[in-house]
Amino acid sequence: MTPNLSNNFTIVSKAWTVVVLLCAVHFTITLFYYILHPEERVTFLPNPQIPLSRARGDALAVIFNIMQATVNGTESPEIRNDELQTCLETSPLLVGPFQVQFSSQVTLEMVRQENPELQEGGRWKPSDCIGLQRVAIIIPFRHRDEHLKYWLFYLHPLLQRQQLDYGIYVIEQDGETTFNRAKLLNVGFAEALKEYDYDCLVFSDVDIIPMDDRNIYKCYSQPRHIAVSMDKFGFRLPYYQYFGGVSALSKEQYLKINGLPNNYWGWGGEDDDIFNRLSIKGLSISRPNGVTGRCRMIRHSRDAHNEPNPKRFYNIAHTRQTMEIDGINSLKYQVIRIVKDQLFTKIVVDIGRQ
Ligand code: UD2
Ligand code: MN
Repeated sequence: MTPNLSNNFTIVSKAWTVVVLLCAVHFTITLFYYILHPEERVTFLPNPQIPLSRARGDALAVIFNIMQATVNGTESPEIRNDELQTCLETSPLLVGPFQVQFSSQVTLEMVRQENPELQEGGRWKPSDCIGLQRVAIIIPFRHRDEHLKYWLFYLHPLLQRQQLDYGIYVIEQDGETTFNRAKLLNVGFAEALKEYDYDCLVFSDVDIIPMDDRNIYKCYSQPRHIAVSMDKFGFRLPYYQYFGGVSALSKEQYLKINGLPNNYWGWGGEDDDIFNRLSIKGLSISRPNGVTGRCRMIRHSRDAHNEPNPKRFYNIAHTRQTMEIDGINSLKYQVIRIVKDQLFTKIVVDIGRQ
């Protein structure tokens, strides 16, 4: 038994030595190839946005990343704009559902510090791939600073995880005349497009926060309703035609319906008018499912100067007659001032009165 064992051991030990030598040769060849052919390296990366270590989560990937940084002479190599590839269709940075709560002591200064890479005016785009879409987020606003800070706190990181090339536009109604949400949204469209060639407009209430980042704030082949499953409605759609809260229209979809109505003063009805415009023009509505589409609305009472609009039922019944003459083609307003904050562009606007 003993001599046999010893023989076996010698054979195994020799085999091991050969295997180890082969591995060393293979590694050396790979290393040389890696250093000599930088153009091939990109094929190791599933997506330029995330380091390989994060994408693969293994030690070899970490080594490759460090080698890449060393060869390029910097730890996070600058990628020239003309070398960028479009970001992946599904961002690898998404986390899915997350906690949303409004009790913590959030301040604007805190949000600014947590988003140091934002460009002035609340602009951001991925640095190492081309954002999927250029999205302007338009928020109708007056006296809701308390809600805006939570919105910014949750939405900036979310939009960045979604790898969008985006800008935030807070459209504030000047004075104390009756509030007009849809007209403010029209102003947002006109003003945002003066700044940048956005291809998608997301219209969002200031008090609605999505609870799942797979609910992408971008445009689809059909108009998108985003706030489909809200806590205030028991996480279900209140009625099929409901298009309120948060929605997204491409520039083309928006122009096809002549934008949004300007003649809804006070609370209610304007979202149903938008739905009517879409269906009159033969567009349908795209929606996330009820789980991905979960949102929270910050609880609030009705604001002053935004009483229910008594004319809303009449108006909704006449969208077909009014939509061609009332919309972006008849929009009139005066910009009072534009404030560029790190977190948003605020446009204070006089939209007249009823
Ligand atoms: C519902 C819809 C909303 C809109 C509205 C009727 C939901 C979640 N939202 O919101 O999309 O159709 O009914 O007009 O169902 N705002 C101000 N200051 C004001 C008044 C309004 O900033 O003084 C803005 C703010 O962005 C707010 C939005 O307008 O979120 C809608 O007003 P609301 O929140 O008072 O109305 P609500 O929650 O019933
Ligand atoms: Mn609200």
